[in-house]
Amino acid sequence: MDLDPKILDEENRVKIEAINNPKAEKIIEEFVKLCKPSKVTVITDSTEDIDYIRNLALLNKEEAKLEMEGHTIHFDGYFDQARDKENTCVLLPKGKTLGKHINQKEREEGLEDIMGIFDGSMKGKECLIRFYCLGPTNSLFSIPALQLTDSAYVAHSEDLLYRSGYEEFKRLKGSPDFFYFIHSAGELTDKQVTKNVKDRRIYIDLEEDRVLSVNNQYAGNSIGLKKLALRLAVNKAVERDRDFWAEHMYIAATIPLKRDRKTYFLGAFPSACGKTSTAMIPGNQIVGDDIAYLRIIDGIPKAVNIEVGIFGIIQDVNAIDDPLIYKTLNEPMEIIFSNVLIHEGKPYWLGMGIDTPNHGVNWTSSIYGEWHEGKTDPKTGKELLLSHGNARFTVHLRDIENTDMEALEDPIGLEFHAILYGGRDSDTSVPIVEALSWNHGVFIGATLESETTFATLGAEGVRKFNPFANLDFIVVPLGNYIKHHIDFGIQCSRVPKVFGTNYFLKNSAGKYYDDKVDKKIWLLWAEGRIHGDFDAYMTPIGYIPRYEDIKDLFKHVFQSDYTKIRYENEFAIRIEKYLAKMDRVEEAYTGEASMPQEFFNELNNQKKRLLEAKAKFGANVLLPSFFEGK
Ligand code: SPV
Ligand code: MN
Repeated sequence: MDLDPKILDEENRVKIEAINNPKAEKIIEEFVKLCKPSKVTVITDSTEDIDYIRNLALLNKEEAKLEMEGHTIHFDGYFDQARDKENTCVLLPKGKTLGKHINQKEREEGLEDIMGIFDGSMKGKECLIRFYCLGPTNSLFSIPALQLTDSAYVAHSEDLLYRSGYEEFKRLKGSPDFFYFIHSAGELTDKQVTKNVKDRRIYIDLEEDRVLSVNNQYAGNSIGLKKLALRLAVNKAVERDRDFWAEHMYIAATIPLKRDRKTYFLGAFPSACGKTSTAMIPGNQIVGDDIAYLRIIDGIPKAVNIEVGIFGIIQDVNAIDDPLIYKTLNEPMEIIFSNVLIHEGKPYWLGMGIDTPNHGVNWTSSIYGEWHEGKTDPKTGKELLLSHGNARFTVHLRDIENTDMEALEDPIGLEFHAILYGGRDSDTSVPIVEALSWNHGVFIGATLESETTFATLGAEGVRKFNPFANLDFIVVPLGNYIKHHIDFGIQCSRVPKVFGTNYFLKNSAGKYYDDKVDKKIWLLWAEGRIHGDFDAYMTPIGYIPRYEDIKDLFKHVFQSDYTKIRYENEFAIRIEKYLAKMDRVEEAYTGEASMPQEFFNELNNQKKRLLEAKAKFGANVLLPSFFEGK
């Protein structure tokens, strides 16, 4: 490789050459020359190398030690607290388009722009060369990934979240078939946060299976293997591999009371809609909380978690609502806290269920100095909160008590029986509904909406179309993506059941019907449906539970009374609201290319069923009791 030995020394050069991969060498050479770091360090799978990263993040002050052993704090810049949708673009050849929902840019122009920003972006910094594996090593599911970054925090996070893959790259035997990610946090301020956020870019280059990301640190923008790789994997699945699916889904086993079985569920929820807490329901076992790769093997639906850790939202994690995570966060183990409040070496966040200090250093401190209660943003007058709504923790799954380690490490994937699609909907969708068929399930996924939260930049509380909770990561025409899902059902000899969930239904006074822990009941009902334990009412929107079954579940699980009136309110089918949703969805899909006819059949049938029920019962709101005995 034609690189200055003062930048890439002999030891590091040998590590690269041992991989014996011409494409990897070419990439490293090209981007080291462009980004101009003062030093290149290659990291293998060895403990010594991984330790080096952990220490480097402390040395360069991207992280700082907290009081408890293994705990560190990292801050992202004040304007870099969530995924940046606006500056995330798919690069496309001239004249090509992916539809109206996907941010896109002409490839040549985009490359020129970002390569210009990359030029010298690592000056004075160390470029870390990382080899990872998305999914278990030596597995049909997995994809090797090369990451170049000048952020030790990014590399450290990736060590908690992904499997190291230096040996996996050797097994490639020189093949060019891997994803790659170039990241530079760019110039940093004296507080070690990205200075030039206005030049933040995240460009997805499908042609090269690579993502280029610059002037950011927030994990959702910077960590190549997370949402950047998900986008490349969606493209690979939909456009190249007939028997592969890449989804924004958790994986966990639901374990019913007093029964000797566990049933694996996958679930797609937009950010901050209860995905991690569903995966972490006490009594169940978690395999993953964010991204799953799916394949059908001998007709059986199988999945792997491509990650080995959790990058979870910390707000409202407390001993009552999320006991297992809360316990983990209070134990000595390797955890990176981000964008919380630090006071006397301890982390604090909103909704943690204990008294919190009235001052300290937090996510606002990089521009406004020490935080104290009541402090406001001088520019907007808005109160600066103790922790950001999207403040997070990063932890390895092996450190969580209820992880199903065997399933996590299984290279042939685990067999799953159900898929959940869950949005954040205050006034329409019932807490749980079972799809009438596979294609109806695909329709439920394709019509997912969610009220926005703090997890992406922009206004909160706006209802957004988010098919399959994957819209931010779909980089192919929506019609192709939906067709690929319909195809899943055709290829399976046993199709999974599909359920729609909504934990966020509110009463007329604006109060949630459900407590956070109640989602366990909906999951147990779904699990029972899979095994034929419960009957259900067939309604225009799908199968809904019977009162007696939910009442019994509440009694047995929480020793609490689930009232008939609550049931009738939660499972009332508000026809006008559902019809309005159908109209919004139709509008969202208008003009989308290559939409499969099956989707429109489901849409028209659902509308027809709603209108027929309205006429039949002479009511705008269908009570579950209307369907008794049906
Ligand atoms: C999400 O927002 O869906 C996350 C966190 O899982 S991020 O890495 O920002 O995508
Ligand atoms: Mn996610």
